[in-house]
Amino acid sequence: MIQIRPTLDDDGVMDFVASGLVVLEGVIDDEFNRRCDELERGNCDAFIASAGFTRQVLLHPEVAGVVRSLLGEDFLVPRGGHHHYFAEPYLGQTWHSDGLSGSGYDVTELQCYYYPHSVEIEDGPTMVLPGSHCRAVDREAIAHYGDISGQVSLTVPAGTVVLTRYGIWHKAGAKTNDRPRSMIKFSYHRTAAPRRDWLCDSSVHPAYSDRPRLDYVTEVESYRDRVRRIRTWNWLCGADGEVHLRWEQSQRVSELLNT
Ligand SMILES: O=C(O)CCC(=O)C(=O)O
Ligand SMILES: [Fe+2]
Repeated sequence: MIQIRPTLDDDGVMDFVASGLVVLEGVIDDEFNRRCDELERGNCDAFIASAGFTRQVLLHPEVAGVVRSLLGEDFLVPRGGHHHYFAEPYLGQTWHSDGLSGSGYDVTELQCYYYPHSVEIEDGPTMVLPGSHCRAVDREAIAHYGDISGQVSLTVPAGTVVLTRYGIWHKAGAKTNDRPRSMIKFSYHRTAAPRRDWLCDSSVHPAYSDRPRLDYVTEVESYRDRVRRIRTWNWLCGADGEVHLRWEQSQRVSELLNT
């Protein structure tokens, strides 16, 4: 059976736990990037489910390797998604999150942004706030924030894929030119119970090793961030006893309906 090989090690997974994103610059072939040139804005389910997109993007070894590391075996591959396309100068969006990061510390969904063309600052890059993915927020409440120290503009080469934890704060940045800018968005989901089955050279479960405090985070919130990260790390390793037990006892709905 063909297997997807995980590409992240403990350090890579811990980095993701803290930042909420992995950026794979320029991994998709230019020949395929150009196939996105004529794509219409809005829903693009058929394009995403096509054999070419599936093979060249969704199952690309580097992309799928990160997904395999963070969502375990036999993850769900997206069969649909959305083309975020801007061609006119535009003020940009306000800060928002599209979804929630599960119940706060689990990792069950990765929302991905694929850029078939290079994105410069004038093109209105997506902006993300690393570390914001742990915080359950009201979209309207964060919409009025302006620049936040530590925000990142995803100015990237063509063929870049960014994998994010679903709750991460982001927005389309201000666009000052009229060069079309594309971002194709889709999500992978977990089916497997969490366990430490990414790239590991020992079976000993290492303690979470904290990452530096983010620019916009105060002392007290940084303590809370650390607790959330430790819980997420333990959860991913399958070492969060309570959650692990719940998964073990659960049954597929199809099994229940057919017995
Ligand atoms: O196009 C972008 O850069 C972001 C779009 C977005 O986040 C949205 O519409 O939900
Ligand atoms: Fe969004």
